[in-house]
Amino acid sequence: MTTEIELHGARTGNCLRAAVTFEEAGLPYTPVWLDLRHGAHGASDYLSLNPAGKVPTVVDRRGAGEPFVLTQSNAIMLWVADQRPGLLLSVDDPAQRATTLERYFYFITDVIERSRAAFQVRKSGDHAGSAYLDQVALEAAVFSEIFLKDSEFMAGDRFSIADIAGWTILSFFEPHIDWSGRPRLRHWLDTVAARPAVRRGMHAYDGVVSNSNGDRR
Ligand SMILES: N[C@@H](CCC(=O)N[C@@H](CS)C(=O)NCC(=O)O)C(=O)O
Repeated sequence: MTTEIELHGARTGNCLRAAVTFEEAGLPYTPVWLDLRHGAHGASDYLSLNPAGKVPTVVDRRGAGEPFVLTQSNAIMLWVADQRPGLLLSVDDPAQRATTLERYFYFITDVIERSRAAFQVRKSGDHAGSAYLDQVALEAAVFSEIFLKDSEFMAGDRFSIADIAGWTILSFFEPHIDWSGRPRLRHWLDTVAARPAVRRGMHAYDGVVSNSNGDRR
């Protein structure tokens, strides 16, 4: 079934984080898979949506006139959260909202961005620099257990966008973490992994139709 909102992307961390947010928000969307290996993100029809040639991109055709187009995974997450006020980001409690954003941006900037930088530095051939950045990102990821000191989730007793940002990167780091002595973080990782919406989001691009040539994966 197609919907009026498309999420163009692939099986990358940025896209899956956005897909999990759609699923958790219960906002109907159609994942449109781009074959990055064959350069679908450089095709002119896609560049007209996202001139940087990056994924993900949202195309929202619900309104009259031209579709609304949004790029940047973290802006997409906030936009999706705004579609369901109060569900994934508080709207009526400023302190709660600020704490959620504090932790959301902690994962985005101190963990995910450093991990991305490590990947880019590795591609340049600087393996020592890459290993250092990976280590810094991993340490920051593990440090987040402190957010679970008095609560079930990263920003309090309700699941939020901070959990989505944190879980997608911590689940990626999972094999590299020494889990002994980290029961709260372990419990949170498993609890979030078991959420049906998280599972669906992580599989958003399994077997979906490409927008570039109609091929199936
Ligand atoms: N800051 C952007 C980064 C987008 C980005 O770099 N996406 C990667 C995949 S995670 C991409 O499109 N890579 C393909 C390429 O650079 O060729 C976001 O968060 O959406």
